[in-house]
Amino acid sequence: MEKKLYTFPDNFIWGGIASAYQIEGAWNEDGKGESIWDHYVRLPDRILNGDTGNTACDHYHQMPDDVKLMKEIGLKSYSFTLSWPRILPEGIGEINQKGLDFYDRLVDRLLEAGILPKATLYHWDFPLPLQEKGGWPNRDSIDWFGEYASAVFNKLADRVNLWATHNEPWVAAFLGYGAGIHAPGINDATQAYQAAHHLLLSHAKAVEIYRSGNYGGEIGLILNLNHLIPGSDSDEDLEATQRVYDETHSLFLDPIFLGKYPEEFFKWLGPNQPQIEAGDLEKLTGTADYLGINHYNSDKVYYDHFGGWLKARLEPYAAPGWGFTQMGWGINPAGLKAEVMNIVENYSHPKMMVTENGCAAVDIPDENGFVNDLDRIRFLRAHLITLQEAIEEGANVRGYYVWSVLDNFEWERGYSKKFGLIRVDFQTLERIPKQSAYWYRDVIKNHAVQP
Ligand code: IFM
Repeated sequence: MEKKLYTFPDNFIWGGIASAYQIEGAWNEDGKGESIWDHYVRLPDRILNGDTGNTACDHYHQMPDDVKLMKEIGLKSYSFTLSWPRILPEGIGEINQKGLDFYDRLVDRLLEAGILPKATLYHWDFPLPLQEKGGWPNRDSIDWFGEYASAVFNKLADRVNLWATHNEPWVAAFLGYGAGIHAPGINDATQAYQAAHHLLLSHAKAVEIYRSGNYGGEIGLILNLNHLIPGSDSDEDLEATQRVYDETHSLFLDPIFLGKYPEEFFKWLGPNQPQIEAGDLEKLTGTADYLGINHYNSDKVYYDHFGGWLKARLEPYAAPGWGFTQMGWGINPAGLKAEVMNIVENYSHPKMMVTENGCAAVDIPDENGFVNDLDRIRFLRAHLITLQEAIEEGANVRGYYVWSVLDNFEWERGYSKKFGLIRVDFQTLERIPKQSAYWYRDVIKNHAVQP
């Protein structure tokens, strides 16, 4: 019997993604200012093995060759983020022309290579001077971000047509200000919720600026949407699951797509709920041309009296026949389809893109440095199959980006986790495409996945 092919729509965008701090290096070159991550990695014991992003993949210098590699592995689109303090060393005020020129060259190289550039304004490397003024919990951050967004649009929006404001604002707010395991390392629920609200308002501000420039492209917001499964059907577990859902999903999706705040959840938060001003909701509603979904894993959620302010405990869930990635995350390919269909059914059927999906694996290079990463291929294939099913069932998903193009700096875990389609030897900085890169090249060429 012939094997079924999982075919994607003709105009489907096939991409790869990375972020500024995780790959660029050159942390203090050509006039770049310091970010909270440049500072945070120097604090004792914050990052595994004392790793830093000072050099990372040295993409800042190796960018032309990296673009060549992207072309070789057949990427149709590359999603990059810009470093705010590379462009505005103080966060606001004077523009660092050399910093902006780097992204200008990147965009030109991509276009020459026939690769569609997709740009994200913020992926967590907040300017340190503005952190000293309070960071995202300070409401002025909305205008600071607007100033930065304007500088970027003025330079690049003539050639970049696909934009996102923030990548994973939940992480920026709740790992940065709540759990304190990301920069700036603050452990305060009130600040975390306030940061989340200002991240959303700054998103809306950047969208307003972009739309008023009539550039003609699309601009959206990227959320990390893990799939949540109640640990049991007890009321306690169901309510705990709802609280985790509200913090990770409703807090961001409801104001933008449904024109409301999760009021019941805010009541439950009591004094930790964000301060919201009159007119804020109106500013947020309808501000995404598309929703970017970053999806990696599923968790079971249980009530736990000692489970932080949400009183919940998350346990990684792996579907039958699947295990856990190198991150310890549970693999459940159906979780991607479930998240996409949840958006279709409950958030007025927006345009979507899977803006990150990928697998950290224990890559073992052979004597030539080549990695035959069959586990990563199996992960990507299975997720693409469930995504294709969602599209067949009516989901308006326009593209898919593999995290990540290159192995890179995985935040508090340093270089210990490998997500790349392309292996980077962090001693020599040599790049060698893995088997998954060649597999993905065939998927892109055929516009289809084989089971
Ligand atoms: O490396 C991160 C990225 O910065 C944001 N999304 C998840 C990835 C893997 O953890």
